[in-house]
Amino acid sequence: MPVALVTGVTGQDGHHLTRLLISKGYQVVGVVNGQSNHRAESFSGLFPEVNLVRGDLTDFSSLIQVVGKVKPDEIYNLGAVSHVGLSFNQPELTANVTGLGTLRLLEAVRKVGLEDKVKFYQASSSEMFGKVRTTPQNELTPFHPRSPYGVAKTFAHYTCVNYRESYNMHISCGILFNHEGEFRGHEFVTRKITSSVAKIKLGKINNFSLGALSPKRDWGYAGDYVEAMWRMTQQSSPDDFVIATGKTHSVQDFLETALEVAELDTEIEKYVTFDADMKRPAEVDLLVGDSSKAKQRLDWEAKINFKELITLMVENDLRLESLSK
Ligand code: NAP
Ligand code: G4F
Repeated sequence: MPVALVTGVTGQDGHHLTRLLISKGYQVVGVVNGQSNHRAESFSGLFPEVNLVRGDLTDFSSLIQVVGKVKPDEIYNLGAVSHVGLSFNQPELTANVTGLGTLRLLEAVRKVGLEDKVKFYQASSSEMFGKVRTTPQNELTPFHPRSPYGVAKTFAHYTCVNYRESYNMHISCGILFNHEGEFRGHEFVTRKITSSVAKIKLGKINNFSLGALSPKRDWGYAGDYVEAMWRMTQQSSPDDFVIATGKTHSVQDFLETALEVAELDTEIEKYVTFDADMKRPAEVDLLVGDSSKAKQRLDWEAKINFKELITLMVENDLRLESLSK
């Protein structure tokens, strides 16, 4: 039975990837951080067969212990401070976890002598493209990150490329564009919208606030995207791949579609106020990915489209909100 070690297992992608790996016959070991982690408890409720081990991407000794004990066949490095807005307030923490954390994990693999055996997946991000130079963005588009998070991910990405070239390690980076779903954190704009729309529909709130409505993102479904992660680690030689739908929509489009799905008036002024605190010091205005390399080499493409994604999320939040007070 192959063994997969997953950092960030309690996050959105950790949930989807765990489900996928279990269905493929893996033994999944998840790394959880913190002294008392409530997300770890709810994760264990959903996936009792997963072994959770304590570790932190900022703590090299913990990573050596975990990797040395588990001796995984594959590592999926999903752990990160992943919120772009937060990264402006906590840039040093973001650099430490999201950037240096990747370096530490790779060094831990080398330290315990598994560099020739382990297949490593790195969660790179379309945020690295930032102030985009070309549209759509592909694997050859230059990086120009616009946030401490984007800078940290770019450091981690190039560290992976360097370790692949220097030590011949099997490391693949998935440059994933925004992906969402029922496990998405409420701090991200899509989930904030779908949960607020569900509350409005059920009469729990009258309105909510958002920041900029004009930025455009290439939004896909997380369940589709973890399949691409797994396919990358199965390749005979490692490489980097853009994973995206190829379609872009504004935050306003997302909001209007969510209101429409919930059969509410799509006049957004009725429900949404502007929150200046959500404005970022530097914004990423437009992202849209070209994943033709993934289509050709991994036979991967997104299955769930924009409207289907929003329908799935709104229906999920209507169900959850109707169960809670
Ligand atoms: P997420 O839901 O925010 O999950 C992040 C995970 O990282 C959580 O399990 C968190 O655990 C863990 N973590 C935070 N600090 C840590 C530390 N010091 N040591 C170990 N683990 C730590 O993120 P996601 O949406 O699943 O994304 C997964 C990965 O893909 C992230 O690296 C993200 O940056 C990247 N990515 C995401 C997208 C997207 O659209 N979702 C796109 C491109 C790239 P606790 O919460 O328990 O602390
Ligand atoms: O949902 P967001 O916070 O996602 P963002 O910044 O695109 O980052 C996500 O995708 C990246 C891939 O490109 C990942 F690497 C990263 O880890 C994360 O998963 O914001 C999307 C857009 C931004 O332009 C933001 O300014 O929505 C705008 N926005 C408007 N109002 C808001 C809000 N964002 C948030 N979080 N909350 C708001 O109220």
